[in-house]
Amino acid sequence: MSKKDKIVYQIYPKSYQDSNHDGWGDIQGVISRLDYLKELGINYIWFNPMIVSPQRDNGYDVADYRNFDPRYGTMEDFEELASEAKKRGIDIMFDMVFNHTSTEHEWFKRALAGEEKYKNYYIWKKGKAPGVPPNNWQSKFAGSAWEYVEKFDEWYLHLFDVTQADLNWENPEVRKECADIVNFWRSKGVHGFRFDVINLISKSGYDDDPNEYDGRQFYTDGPREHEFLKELNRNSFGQDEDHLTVGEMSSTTIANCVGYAGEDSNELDMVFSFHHLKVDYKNQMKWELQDPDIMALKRLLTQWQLGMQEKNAWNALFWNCHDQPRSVSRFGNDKEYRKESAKMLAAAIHMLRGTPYIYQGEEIGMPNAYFTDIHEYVDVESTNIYDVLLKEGKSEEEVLHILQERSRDNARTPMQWDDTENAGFSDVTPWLRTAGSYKEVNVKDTLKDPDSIFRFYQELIRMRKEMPVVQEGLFRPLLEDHEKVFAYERKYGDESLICINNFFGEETEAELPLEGYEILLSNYKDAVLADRIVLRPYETIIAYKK
Ligand code: TEU
Repeated sequence: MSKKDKIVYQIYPKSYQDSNHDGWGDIQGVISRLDYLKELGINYIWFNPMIVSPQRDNGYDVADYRNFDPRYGTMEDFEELASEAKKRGIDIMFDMVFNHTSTEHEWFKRALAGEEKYKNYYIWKKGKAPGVPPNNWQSKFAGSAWEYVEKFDEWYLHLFDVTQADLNWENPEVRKECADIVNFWRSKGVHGFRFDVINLISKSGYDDDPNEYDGRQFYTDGPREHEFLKELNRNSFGQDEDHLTVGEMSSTTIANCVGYAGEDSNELDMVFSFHHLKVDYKNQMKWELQDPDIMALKRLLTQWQLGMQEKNAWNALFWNCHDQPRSVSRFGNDKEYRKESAKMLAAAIHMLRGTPYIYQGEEIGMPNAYFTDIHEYVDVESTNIYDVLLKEGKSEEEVLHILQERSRDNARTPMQWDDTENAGFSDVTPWLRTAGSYKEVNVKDTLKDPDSIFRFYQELIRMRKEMPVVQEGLFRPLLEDHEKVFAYERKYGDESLICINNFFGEETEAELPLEGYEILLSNYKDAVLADRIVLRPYETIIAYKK
């Protein structure tokens, strides 16, 4: 399987590069930046949805699966992109949003008009009593997960925004439509697919959640999930030898993921799981802040590495995406140690067993946006939760602080290309404000610096492409009880690679048998190996022995 030497770069197209002066990123803008991506060395670009959408959730509310939103460009632009990317050795991965459609999608409109066929594309239930939804499930974007439609005296399910109606995967016609959409994009030459919240498609029972939680136990990793994925695989991308697929798995388990991404399970090539990105959620609550619990982070990464490896299944490796705050602000230090901590985080994740994903701007160490006014936010989740948290009695200051740490817009601010106004992203006001850091943190300056975060990523990418131990090596945790250091070995035949990472801004000591090892890469120039090493703030060392 070819996935083991691949590196995927994620582009949030709305924020990457505007070429036609409307403050929105677009396909031609991406084309103009392909040489930059080639220089970085990545093999795939995953694009967040660029298809027709009312943009209530930035393209995750799909109104038409087969046409580009004209603000991004045309099918001709896409063909040019695909061929220009290919010339640079880069393939394309598209985002398939199949758990729900926009309520603007023709299927939903025809459902509302009363066409039985399309009504069955969605999930409708009677309320428990007049004005009372069918059950207590909560939308992931706040409030009930049900919306009442008077005409039918029924409620439709929306696990996300009220304009994102859940599709009824129990209906074989829906499953066929989804396979046809994948096949449409295959016919356009796309063989990489990322499936949005794909482990939520099989729902079971519509009871109240007795834990007074949000209902996720009834719709996560549901009973027909593996069957649906195998069917989709068989009827679409599985027919391509060179496919690369990844499923976004919400609140999942290792036990399920060894099936979703098992070598022979004929479902997907790999999975995103998010447990390691909840270690700074107080009591598992996204909107309650705490410092990251590094011991929990180590434990979770280790469990997933070992659990997947044991069953020959494959992880996607990542700290960042368009839904997560910036890792350098979250697990590093975006002030005194921005460069050191960004590099350490990169090494810590890239040397693991799996396929690394780099989110736009991560390779130059972009920090969080640090907006100070609610009007600067666009994300539907952020603006919804702002109201909820205020209602719950938090002060405005407190809520804005929470959003500075947690809002998805932290990841979505325009890509920082240079230090001119709007960071070289656009020459007009962008759809989302540029983060204030662009004067210090931008691609132009980064490329002039021989010691930059970008160069460090280039090295990590090169190592994955060239070294079997990085591609194939077995993972083994080291220093499991160390409170500051996350260290592990990758072993392949008689080759051994050790990755040692200090997750804190203070010196710490670590004892490891490093005789015979040489340093391949570090974020400090004068790093030395000894059986007892003193690691400086956020120091990372990749050591190798054959
Ligand atoms: O995200 C799924 C998801 O559940 C999240 O990461 C979500 O942002 C978070 O749980 C809210 O607290 C996917 C997409 O990546 C996201 O951008 C979409 O908004 C969402 O699905 C709906 O399609």
